Amino acid sequence: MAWRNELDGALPVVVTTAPEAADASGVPVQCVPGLSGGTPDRDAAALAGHTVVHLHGGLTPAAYDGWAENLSAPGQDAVFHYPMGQRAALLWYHDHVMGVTRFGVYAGLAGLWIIRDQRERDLGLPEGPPFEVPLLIQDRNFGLDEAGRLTGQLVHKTDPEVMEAFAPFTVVNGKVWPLLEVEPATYRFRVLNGSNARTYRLVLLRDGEPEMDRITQIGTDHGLLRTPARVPPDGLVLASAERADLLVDFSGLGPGSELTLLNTAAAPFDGAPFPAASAHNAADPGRMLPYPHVMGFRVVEGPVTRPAIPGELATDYRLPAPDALVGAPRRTIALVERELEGEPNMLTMRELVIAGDDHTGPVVTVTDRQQTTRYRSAAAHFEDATTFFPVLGRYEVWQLINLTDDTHPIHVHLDPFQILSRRPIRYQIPEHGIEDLAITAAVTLERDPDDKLDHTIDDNERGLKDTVRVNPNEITEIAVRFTTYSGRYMYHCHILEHEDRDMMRPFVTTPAEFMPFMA
Ligand SMILES: [Cu+2]
Repeated sequence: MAWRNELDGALPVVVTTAPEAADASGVPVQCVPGLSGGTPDRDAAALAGHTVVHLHGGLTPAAYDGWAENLSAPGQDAVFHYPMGQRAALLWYHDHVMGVTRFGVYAGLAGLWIIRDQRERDLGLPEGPPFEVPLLIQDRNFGLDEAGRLTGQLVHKTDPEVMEAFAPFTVVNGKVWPLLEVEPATYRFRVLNGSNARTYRLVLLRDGEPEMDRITQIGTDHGLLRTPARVPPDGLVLASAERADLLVDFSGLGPGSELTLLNTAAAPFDGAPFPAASAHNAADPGRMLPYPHVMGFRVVEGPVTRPAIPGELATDYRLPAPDALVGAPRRTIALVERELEGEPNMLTMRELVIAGDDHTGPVVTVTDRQQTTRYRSAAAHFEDATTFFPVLGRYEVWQLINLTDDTHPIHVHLDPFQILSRRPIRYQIPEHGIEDLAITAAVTLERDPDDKLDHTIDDNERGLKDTVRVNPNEITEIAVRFTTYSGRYMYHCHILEHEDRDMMRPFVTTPAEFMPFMA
């Protein structure tokens, strides 16, 4: 693939920080159009179109994975080899430039990439138009002219208190609130949440009532599930970068029938439930969901088709057996919110290692029943020394401890992983417990009495994933095994405003026989 950087001119996004977090009527400024009194950010306006492409979900040699610092300037080309030695799946490619990915992707540097294989083809699923339709869902904000009319100018607006930007308008394949005409047939929708920060919980409605039974999920980030799954009763949750392969049955609907796809997830998303039956009442401008509408469907005349859905979709993977994980290296990562003077809090990560008996500094204690493990922070920033050297072919268990109030979608480059568990925790962090590197926290593996989440793994998450939601008050464990390529890769939060501000770290996959020679 020859990537030719033909960007020219200024960044086609006005970037601004509004002076206040809410407007005169108390509505968060992030979610109203226009600049809300902010001035265009000059540093962003001066960006000159450097880019680097990451194929998200790709089993890609490190040299072509889109390391965030390996930039191409306008006029510089890059030839990347994508061997595609992987199963059929919906991938996406997007800009991944250090520090400014949020602007590049917001400006439009993102696209879909579908891998096919014979085994999937043998299932006879819809392939290509008209019955297979990709749906790239994103939120966008726009400028206003002097008369208060939308101009179409893209606006990335934050406020003085937080670094995420949640925009009010949902676009699907680049269009605000589109309407798709469908025949009374089964459609296959390849859905990606390509938003910077917003999580969607999608509910299909007809006449104000949810019709979730029309939806069957057959695939996730890295392709087909083992068996078809119902989406959760509250709706299909997709955080940034998560994908879903859906079969939606419009048969039995007469011409003129209309359905709507709504989002019931307020922002920032924290995993809190919202019943699908109340979806028609989901609008909540105060919680940055002014317009739940995502898109509409209108049924037109056509032959009724309703193919049977195979009961078994894939047999090429299974959850690793417990004995395959005995002795597997365990890596522990804390997700933390660090308070800063005079600027928004910083969401970041801490790689934790077992603290030796001689360690006297700050520790994170994790107490599971009678056993307490003491950890110290070994790395925090992207440029800190690498601490993760996974051995090719060997399973590892990564545990992600969320010590923040919001859900973070954590993406690991290279091979897919499987979710092993989500376990409720309660924790305490003392005042100033989160320092530049060190962290003090006491984590206990038991439910916090105020915790409203069920911390389950949904059926549609039991596939091969590359992005996992780590909810508040939770430790999420994943089993990952890197198989094919050695080299330097990244893992990070896929809230782009978090990734750009250091919620990203390297890891180096290493052949086993090299380990004795690693210093
Ligand atoms: Cu995050």
